[in-house]
Amino acid sequence: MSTKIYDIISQAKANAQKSFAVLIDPDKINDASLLQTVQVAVASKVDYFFVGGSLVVTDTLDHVVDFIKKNCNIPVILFPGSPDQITSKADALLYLSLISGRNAELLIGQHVISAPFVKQSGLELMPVGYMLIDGGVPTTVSYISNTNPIPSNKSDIALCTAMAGEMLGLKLIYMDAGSGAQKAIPTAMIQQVAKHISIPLIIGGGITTPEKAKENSMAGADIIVVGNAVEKDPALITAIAEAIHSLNS
Ligand code: 1GP
Repeated sequence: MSTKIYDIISQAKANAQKSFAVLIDPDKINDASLLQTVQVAVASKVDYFFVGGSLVVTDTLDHVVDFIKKNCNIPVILFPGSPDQITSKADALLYLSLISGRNAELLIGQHVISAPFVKQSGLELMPVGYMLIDGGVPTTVSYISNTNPIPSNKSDIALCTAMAGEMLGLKLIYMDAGSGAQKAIPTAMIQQVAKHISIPLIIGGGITTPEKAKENSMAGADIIVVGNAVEKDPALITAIAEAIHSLNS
């Protein structure tokens, strides 16, 4: 029987092991750079690939997931911006509910519409409380989702939102400053949320250096997600992976 990805994530949390996910936006990559990214990721012991984007306009999702699967054993987890960004070729799906917003469509509406299709995909589903945090600039995801991010100095709102998500039965909390955020999520906010929830915490958006990745892991992030920065410079994957994994015994 194959091991569930969620079991791996929660086991890692139980053992205080920090993980690194490289985010691939299918719109922004070609085969040559994807192959390079995959090779560096394997050599650097990257834990997961997340695949998706808030605005996937090309029809390459299937191909990108297939390509990664054929070239490595790193689990591929879908991080969809909309219900049509789903392929059964992946290993698991972040089943996102945008709990920081008050857009009913993204809290439950689109889930209802896509439920039979999602179920049919056979993907391992990981219900996620997805929280947008203000990253200093309006991001694609806040524009597309038509929701306000949580102000970055309002740790108490972030904390109550994450607690409510956990009590509703969600299995992961993902706090995201949005792709290309000017400011990553403040350490103090990560610390406060991490201290009060027991489900794994994913942190992403605007992380561009190994130092920041390590700082956020030490603050309580269980998985650090980096997209933009490693898209520009795949060699950065090695340094970020080392920084995060240096915290693991
Ligand atoms: C965005 O958390 C991810 O949803 C990653 O953000 O592209 O800024 O690394 P970056």
